[in-house]
Amino acid sequence: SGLDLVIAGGTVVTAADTYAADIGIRDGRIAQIGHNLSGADRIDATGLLVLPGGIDAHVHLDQPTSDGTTMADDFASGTRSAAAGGNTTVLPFALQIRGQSLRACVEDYHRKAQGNCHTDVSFHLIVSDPTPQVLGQELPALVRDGYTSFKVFMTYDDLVLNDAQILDVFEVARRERALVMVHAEGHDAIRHLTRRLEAEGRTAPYYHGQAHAQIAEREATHRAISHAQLIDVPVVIVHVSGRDPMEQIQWARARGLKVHAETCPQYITLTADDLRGLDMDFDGARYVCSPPPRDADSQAAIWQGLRDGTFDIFSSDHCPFRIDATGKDTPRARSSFKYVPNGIPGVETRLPILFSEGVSKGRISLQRFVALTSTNPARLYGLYPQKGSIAIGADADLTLWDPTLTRQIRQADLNHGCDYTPYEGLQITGWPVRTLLRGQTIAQDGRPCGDPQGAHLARGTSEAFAP
Ligand code: DUC
Ligand code: ZN
Ligand code: ZN
Ligand code: ZN
Repeated sequence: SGLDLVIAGGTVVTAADTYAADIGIRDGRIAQIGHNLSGADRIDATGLLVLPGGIDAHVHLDQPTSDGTTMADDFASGTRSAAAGGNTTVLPFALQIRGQSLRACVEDYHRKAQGNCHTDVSFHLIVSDPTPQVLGQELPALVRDGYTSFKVFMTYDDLVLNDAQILDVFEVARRERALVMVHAEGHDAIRHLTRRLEAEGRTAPYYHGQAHAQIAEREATHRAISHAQLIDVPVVIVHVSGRDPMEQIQWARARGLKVHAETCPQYITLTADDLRGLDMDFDGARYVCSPPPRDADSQAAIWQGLRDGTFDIFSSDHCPFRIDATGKDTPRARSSFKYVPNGIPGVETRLPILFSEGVSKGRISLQRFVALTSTNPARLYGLYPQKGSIAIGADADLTLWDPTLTRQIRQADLNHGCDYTPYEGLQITGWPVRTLLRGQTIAQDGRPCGDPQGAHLARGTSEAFAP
């Protein structure tokens, strides 16, 4: 048969089913699925689950920030961390700085990534400056080159688009069949609340969670949905934090609108109270992200949405800043929550958290786990069936998983460039023990291994455009 490698004796899990089989790999692809396979090499997967490699469709690596703080992960450390956490593909952002050509921006990120990636990568574009040149020439050309998704922001001074600009971007997306991801939080509402809190002297990190109110997220989610309906284009509402924005998404779906949704580990594990820190002190900055974590009621709603299909995908929104002077802890950030860099690390802990809190605790099935973390991201972002499945001809991107292994999340065990994890001490049952990218082992027992072999993937059209 001429197989290079056989993964023998494991339990294969896909979004559709679970069955015992060997997997035969040739030239980096899955060549056979069956029993008693033999090849030049063999990995014993007895007692392990064999999953399609994790696809983290929302990570930030090596992005510049407007205030000069630096992100804790570049493409080397971020993808090493991803591999150790059971991922074989990540989708980071290429962020356009206003005044910059989008093409130049993409080339910049390719230079940062080139030769450094331990997983495969593919860039989403962040459109912050939709000039006629960007809308008319650059975006259409980039979509045709395989950058088939872009993100727009409804808040942040240096990223926010107004409604007219959002409609313009949606129009291009419809024409070129690209998928738009929306950061849905209302800019003016957040600014209003921020000014009021600052005037009251409420400047601790905790108040970030109050300023980024769920009502502002709900309003922006509805506005994004309405604009998408007006243009008749599918959208993804990313990092949905709670019950109120979820209701808007369900309202849209019930009317047949093509609205997709993503949620993240922080919204099932953290709450607004974590931002209090020890005693309303700066320690709360460790949990500052946008949208912020909400409350127990929203966590329950998110779990329901993970089960019932309100959410298509579960991504980390890995956006790491160290809790020191290079990242979150600056004099400005101590003067007001509004200067605390927004984001937390999570690319390495996404899969263990959803497996442990979801599958091990009986809240979601194994099939749902695979769908949310690999198959659906591949379908939604134009990587399927090369990625996201265990099937003949697919890339041999596999994660061997020990569903019984129990240990706590510890910063000392992680491989990211960040100096803390917001999930410190969380008890986890079920960990990845080996990650293979195109048949090559890229991580084992929580440690990355080997030279960077990751490639940049040109992507096809999202299945969101399927009839
Ligand atoms: N949005 C993200 O997607 N990530 C981090 C910060 C933000 O606002
Ligand atoms: Zn965002
Ligand atoms: Zn969907
Ligand atoms: Zn993000």
